[in-house]
Amino acid sequence: MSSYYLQDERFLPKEEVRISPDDRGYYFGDGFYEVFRVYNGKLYEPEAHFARLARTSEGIRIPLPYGIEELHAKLKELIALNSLSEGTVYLQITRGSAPRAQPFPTPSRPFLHAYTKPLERPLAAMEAGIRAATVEDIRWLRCDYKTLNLLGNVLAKQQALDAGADEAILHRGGSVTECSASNVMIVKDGIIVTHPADNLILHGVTRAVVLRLARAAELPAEERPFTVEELREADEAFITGTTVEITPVVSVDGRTIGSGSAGPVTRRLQRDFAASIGQ
Ligand code: DCS
Repeated sequence: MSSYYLQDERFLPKEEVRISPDDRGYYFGDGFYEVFRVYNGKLYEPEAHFARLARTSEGIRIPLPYGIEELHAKLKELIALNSLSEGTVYLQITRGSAPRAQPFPTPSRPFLHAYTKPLERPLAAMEAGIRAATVEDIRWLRCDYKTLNLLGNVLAKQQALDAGADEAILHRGGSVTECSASNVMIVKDGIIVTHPADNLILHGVTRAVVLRLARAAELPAEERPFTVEELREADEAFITGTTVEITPVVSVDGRTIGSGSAGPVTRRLQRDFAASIGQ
């Protein structure tokens, strides 16, 4: 059975989706997106995702084609149409289509497209942990906008894979920012440390949830830049993201982190996260 896509305001089977060759997303990466998690048929933390979507929309001057409430209702309808229980919703909006030229087209009509994907929780990686490789962060300076321009992320991810690792931990001149598709936190002497939510990282929804869980559990947390050296010397390290949840990092550049398996702070946060989604 074909799954349905949302294209502008209409639901279509995938085979009927048509994208213009003049779409500015295609030419310039001129668009933005969100990846929502669906647990038990429901969008997880929808307000935080919609707030980020609205913030990026304003920052890159592509208006949302319709209001957040209507959009939320449409995504719920899409989830129902596709009978999605556990998975993700991918939503993308571009500046629309026009013959290739840099100035914003006038009039411009943003183009929206969304689909769902079944996905189980990454329980095996959450248990065993992943290997990371450090990669220089060569992206632009507005990483807080969730835009389609992901070439820097794609190259970093592939560099990590080529080095035999699972994920890239990015750094600017030795100062750790985030990962190719997740945020990263370390634990040293019981203190959780993660990069501040400024222009150099995506303000991860899961990152915010984890900081909230840490506060509730009275685990101290600091939002400050930390170095690759601190990462290597950490007692624990883990990544956070919509699809990875809270996944331990057990080695960096081939060197073991802490005990080489998920540490107590990571485990506690994983348990509290699972409880918060009713698992
Ligand atoms: N940093 C980057 C660069 C990301 O792409 C993501 C998520 C995150 C951090 C974590 O943010 P969330 O906690 O809000 O997911 N990226 C999405 C993506 O592109 N695929 O999966 C999640």
